[in-house]
Amino acid sequence: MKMTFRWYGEDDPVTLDKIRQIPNMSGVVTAVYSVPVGEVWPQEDIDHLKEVVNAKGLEMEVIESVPVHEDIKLGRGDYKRYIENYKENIRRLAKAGVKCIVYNFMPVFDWTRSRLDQPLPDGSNALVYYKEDVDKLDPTKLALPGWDSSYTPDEMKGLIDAYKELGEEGLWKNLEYFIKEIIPVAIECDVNMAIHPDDPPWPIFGLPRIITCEANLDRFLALYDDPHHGLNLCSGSLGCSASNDYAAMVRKYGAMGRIHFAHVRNVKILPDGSFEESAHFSACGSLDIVEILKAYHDVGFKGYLRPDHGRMIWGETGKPGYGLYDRALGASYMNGIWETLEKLDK
Ligand SMILES: [Mn+2]
Repeated sequence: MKMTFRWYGEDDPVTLDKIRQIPNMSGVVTAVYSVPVGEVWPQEDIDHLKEVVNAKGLEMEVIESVPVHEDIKLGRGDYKRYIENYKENIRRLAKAGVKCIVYNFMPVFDWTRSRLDQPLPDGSNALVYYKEDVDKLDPTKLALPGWDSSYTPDEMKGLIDAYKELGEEGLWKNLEYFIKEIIPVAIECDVNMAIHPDDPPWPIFGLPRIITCEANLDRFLALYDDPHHGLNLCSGSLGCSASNDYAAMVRKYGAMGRIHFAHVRNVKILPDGSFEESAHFSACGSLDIVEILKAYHDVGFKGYLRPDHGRMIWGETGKPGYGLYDRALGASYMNGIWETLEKLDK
């Protein structure tokens, strides 16, 4: 396992100087953020990012994410050009030594929450998903950090309607087309493609969502029989559905060599199926983090792992879920578990 940390580039208040001081940090997970979704990333921007990261003694082997343009997911408009651009981004990133590229296939909205700073009893705050609040949201007027905010409400309504018409099977068809186009390039460049599951793993606002559960992960992996076609399993995304046995998924897909990148965080599932993001420590949420790491350890996981979202603690402000302190606590906690597993194994 290689411990990593997400870094949002040179504007991120969580600097590389801070990240490098977290014990056992091998590298950062980052992206070129200045290019519109779907376009080719300038090689000089990629190379510059790598130089800046390497100068601090950190690696840049994982890119999260190269986003997939909505036209590709909808199989309409300029999708063929966007797929060619995507292939070119794989080639350029491989040239810079990148080994793993993350993407997702969620229609319109990336992750969804009802509140980004819900106060918790201990005085911290965290992202939460309260079902009754989400049900009241108007998706044409929503904007959360990290989402593409370039759509007007009318364009958003048009997009949502197009996906409703496409439906789940239509989305599967477009995903299959995309995978069959890009994976040969990933093989040629020896880059592992890692899909991030849908967050949360159920349909929202009537939009189809397909990377949600074991049966669908099986179907996804069967689209292309090659280890470069793999997963970025995320405990907090799959794990907020009580029907997903996350540790069992780690054992299954880990043994197949198809997990390239692991996001590990804890969530507290509430009685109505809502959830709150919690500290990594097992007892703080509904997931058993020791069992999850043991599953990764048992399958001999050699991929990248990072603490995922953290709470905001100690008065820190910043990008929701991506402060320094709680993620650093999460990394250290997981380092401790991993070291213990390694030593007990000898
Ligand atoms: Mn994640």
